Amino acid sequence: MKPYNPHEIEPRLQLQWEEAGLYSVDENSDKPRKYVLEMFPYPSGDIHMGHVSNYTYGDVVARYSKMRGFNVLHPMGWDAFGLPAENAAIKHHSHPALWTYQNIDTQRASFKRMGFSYDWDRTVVACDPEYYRWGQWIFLKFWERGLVERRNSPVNWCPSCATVLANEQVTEGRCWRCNSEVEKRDLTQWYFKITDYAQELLDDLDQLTGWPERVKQQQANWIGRSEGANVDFILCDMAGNAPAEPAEDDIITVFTTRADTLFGCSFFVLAPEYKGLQALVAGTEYEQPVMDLVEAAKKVSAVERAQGDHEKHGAFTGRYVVNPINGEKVPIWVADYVVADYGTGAVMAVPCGDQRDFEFARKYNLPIIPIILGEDDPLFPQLSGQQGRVVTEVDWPQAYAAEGILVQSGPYTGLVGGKHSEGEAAIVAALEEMGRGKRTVEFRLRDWLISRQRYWGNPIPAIHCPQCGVVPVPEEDLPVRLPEDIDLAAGETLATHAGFADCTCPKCGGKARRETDTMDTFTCSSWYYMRYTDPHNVHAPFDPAKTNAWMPVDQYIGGIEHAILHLLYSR
Ligand code: ANZ
Ligand code: ZN
Repeated sequence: MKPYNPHEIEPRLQLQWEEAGLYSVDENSDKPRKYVLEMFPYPSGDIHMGHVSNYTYGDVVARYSKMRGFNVLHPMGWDAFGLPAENAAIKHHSHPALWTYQNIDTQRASFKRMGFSYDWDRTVVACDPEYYRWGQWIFLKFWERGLVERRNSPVNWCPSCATVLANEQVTEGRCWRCNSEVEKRDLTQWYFKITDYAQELLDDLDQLTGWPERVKQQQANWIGRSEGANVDFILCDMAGNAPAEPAEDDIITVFTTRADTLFGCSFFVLAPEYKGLQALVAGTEYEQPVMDLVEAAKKVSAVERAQGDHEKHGAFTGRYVVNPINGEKVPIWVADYVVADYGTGAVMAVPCGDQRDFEFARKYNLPIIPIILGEDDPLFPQLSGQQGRVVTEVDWPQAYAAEGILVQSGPYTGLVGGKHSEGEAAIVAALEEMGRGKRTVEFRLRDWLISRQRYWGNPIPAIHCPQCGVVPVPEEDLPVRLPEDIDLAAGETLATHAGFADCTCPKCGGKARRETDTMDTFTCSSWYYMRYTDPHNVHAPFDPAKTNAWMPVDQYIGGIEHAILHLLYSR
């Protein structure tokens, strides 16, 4: 018997496959189509065993489908923009493009040696101007339709990567890429308004029949739909007196899913970034401790705050608000477990029903008033039917978050309390009646921050004109090319590059400055799977007829870490 000699057999057959065009797609075939896709790799060096396993799964599915009589699209490309290329270039006094294309060659050669059945004719490389011009074009279309926004807000800043990050790129307060602690900074940045689609993204999860349950679950949690109400509290003046006729400025609104617990509100909490916080404490003895807390809170990420399991820190503002349901005055605190960009950035604290408020109350000695009880609670016989307040402190080990019976809650006493409960409905109705409350829905999903202060990415096609403001680059001027002559090792950036930023305004023809931020690399990977269906199109990112003939992808293979990054952005 002849021994199997891979060094002889494999290159010979691979060459034959290539010459026969065995894996290039015949678009005119009338066989049923199947689109088998693996997440395209980042060209960080040669492939490793993780790639080998991932791409072998894909190859097995593709070959099996082909043998079963399908016309199979099985493409490969590179997610080629990103920070590692830039860092490598700085380290080796080289250029990111050089490093990237070398790695692509290495990886391509390895894929070929593996004998993967790719249609190499359809390769997409994200840093190729023929690809990234369409990313810019998509940006302009989004902009035309009001889906791009530029705004100033507190954002996640990675000091080590020297760039901002999207919320999805911060894990437990750390940068997804380099693991450094992320800080909050106030910066003007570009956003894609993904929140316009929050409800649709949630509803359509049902249509993703082939998707793993846990990916859908993670997306649903990340989108985080909450039904509740906005409730208006009335701000007291410096002396602690409530205004007789509150003006608009005297109202602080909270978002709550538990209006049924209003009678248990014993304090009020603002996020450290709450607009108007400074004004509340200006010139008082509380100003310094409050501002110290604001400073320290910059180190606690939104994700950590939302999870609420870090040690909580707070400071009293010296101010009070009035609870609209019972006229009670409660103190306003500022605390780092409240996030600025959820709801209104202000919280009615109910320590008996909310674990975070409970821990905070314990730490700072604030009252924990039982207003909702299980019928088996030792306090129940005493408090059941009790409208007024007789017990103002409990010895519980933790908050009571479950459904229960309202006690010490005025006319609502005896109603069932909890999320979506009759007690909640009754209190929201009463607040609406008084003009102090309104039903509302909140989402946890935030707009996608897509600008990055880095060179090796897709330039944002915008121009800043002193006369006309921020102006889109005209379509016919695309692509905005990255300048090749840049010395990253010497600290040069797009913003300091001599020629890049200088331009003329497309509107008035005056001297203007080009935008020097680039796009998050996740913008490149959000549509590459459609480009594969029409990779050489020079008139459009793709022809919808061709794309629709292949889409949706039948089998997609890649890591679970993309469940709420890439897989959400792509949708
Ligand atoms: C009073 C209350 C009582 C609450 C209770 C809960 C339990 P989800 O379900 O995630 O939407 N909250 C509102 N805005 C916040 C912010 N910016 N930062 C931190 N927490 C905030 O959570 C809604 C609840 O989270 C709201 O309902 C509010 O606390 C808190 F027994 O109001 B609740
Ligand atoms: Zn202009």
